[in-house]
Amino acid sequence: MSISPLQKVRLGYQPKLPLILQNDIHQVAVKYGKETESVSDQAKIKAMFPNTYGMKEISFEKASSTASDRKQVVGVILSGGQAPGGHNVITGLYDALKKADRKNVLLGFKGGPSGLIDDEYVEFTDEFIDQYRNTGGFDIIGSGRTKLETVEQFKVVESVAKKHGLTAIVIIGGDDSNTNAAVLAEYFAANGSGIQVIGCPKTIDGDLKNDVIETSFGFDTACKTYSELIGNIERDANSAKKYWHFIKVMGRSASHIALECALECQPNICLIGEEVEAKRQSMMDIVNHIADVVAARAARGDNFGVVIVPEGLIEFIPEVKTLIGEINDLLAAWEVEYSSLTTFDQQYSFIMERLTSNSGSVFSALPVDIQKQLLMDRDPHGNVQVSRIETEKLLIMMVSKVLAERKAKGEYNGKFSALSHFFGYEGRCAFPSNFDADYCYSLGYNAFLLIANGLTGYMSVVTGLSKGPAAWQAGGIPITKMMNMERRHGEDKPVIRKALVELDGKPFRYFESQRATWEVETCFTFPGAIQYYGPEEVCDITTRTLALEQDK
Ligand code: FBP
Repeated sequence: MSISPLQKVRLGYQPKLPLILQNDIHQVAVKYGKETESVSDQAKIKAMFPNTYGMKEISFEKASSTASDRKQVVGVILSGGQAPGGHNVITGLYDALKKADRKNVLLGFKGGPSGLIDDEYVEFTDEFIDQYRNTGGFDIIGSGRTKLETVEQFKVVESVAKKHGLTAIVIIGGDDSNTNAAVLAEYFAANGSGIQVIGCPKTIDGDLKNDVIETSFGFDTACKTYSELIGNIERDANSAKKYWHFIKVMGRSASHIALECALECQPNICLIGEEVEAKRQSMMDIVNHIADVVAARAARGDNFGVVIVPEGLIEFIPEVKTLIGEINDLLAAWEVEYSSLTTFDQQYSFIMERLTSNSGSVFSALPVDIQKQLLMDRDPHGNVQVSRIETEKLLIMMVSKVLAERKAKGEYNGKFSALSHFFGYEGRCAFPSNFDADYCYSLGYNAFLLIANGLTGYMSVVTGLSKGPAAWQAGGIPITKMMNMERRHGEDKPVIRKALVELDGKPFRYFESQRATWEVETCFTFPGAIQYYGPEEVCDITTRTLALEQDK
């Protein structure tokens, strides 16, 4: 692969570390905080994680080292969807491990969790790792969505780990992958194998966060990439003045990405799935609202605008949520019978015969393409693949219909010409922003300190992120602290609770205070491309979400 001029320069960028991690590794010690409890379902989760439940939060402080000097052989995997900065987690981990002792070894298992089962790996060297510093993508070792959950799988992972003499495994992943990390850590702790497991909070979706994890890595870069594109579209809309652009952005469940893009670009409408659910807005409520805004702008002579649609919206609309829940349970309960059906007509009849009458009416009223998309395979964690459901097109169709009806009654007199876009994969492998480059490197570096201090079942944590990296703090949080019980594949399972947009949180409240103006007037803002070099106020800024959450 040839190297672009930007890549060449970025390879030489030295990510910034928090001050505490700039100390010699032998002068950093663990400071124990409070014992923890899971966010809910404490008794059930405690029973499932008897060896790793209730551990204390920890932070690092400058003091005589509490780390072990044993030789470390660490395995690392990238898991789930790509997120900018993944390579830097690995380079940070590698640099810390080699700084502690050149004899330490880092193995990268390829293709996600399945690499640990198939024993597909690469041993990192300076030369190899240097080609990936500060670059986007997960191509250094690849990723995958295989779920590690059965005892058989754990036994295979254990034998692969023992074969290589692994002392620890680092899992770089989202909520589902870190749930797997916790289960694997518990398995190793229960059978006394001594192999530690550490997680790192990845996902562009921004939904792996809580009172300790301020943001997941990749969110910053992905949102800035989408916002650049949305800003460009806004400028085009304002120049041509003839199109309504419906832009779906990724975010499998939570609407954090949509909200952040709205804060950065000030579109006319941004739907927030969590609000739709809380206000129990039906599909028709949403469609009528969009039609009202289109009509209000048309009355000013503005037959153009921008609507941001979060990818996960569809699952928050109450009647569709119930429908999807029923389909999920049916697909899990009738897996064998359903998989033998070969045509869509057969699948449609099979599902319709078993849905409740309300869900049956909702399903049958949807366009065939959307019906097919709702029946597509679930991902290995049992989730509907919302990135493949064309909600933006569905909304355009429904809004057009409502406006046509209003026009026929003489209630509306504008022009509605709409275009659809989907921004998802465009942002997942961008060169990490300075923020993500620094944050990820610090998370990886810190993961090694957790390992060296004998911890397992912890997630690497770096906090204070709205300030510059020097002021960041580093530590770890027990993964079980983030867990609750949820229904997956028709069963109740312990999983990390997804952080949804909080309707009383500062980012949403700010958006809510502005949106009536943005709806009718043209208040677009144009963030432009991510800057890597230049003044700090354009290169090192964090997301608006984090800035509002931390009062910056
Ligand atoms: P992770 O939660 O694994 O980071 O992935 C998030 C995501 O990018 C979602 O935004 C999107 O719905 C999904 O991945 C797409 O998955 P796939 O890459 O399998 O198409």
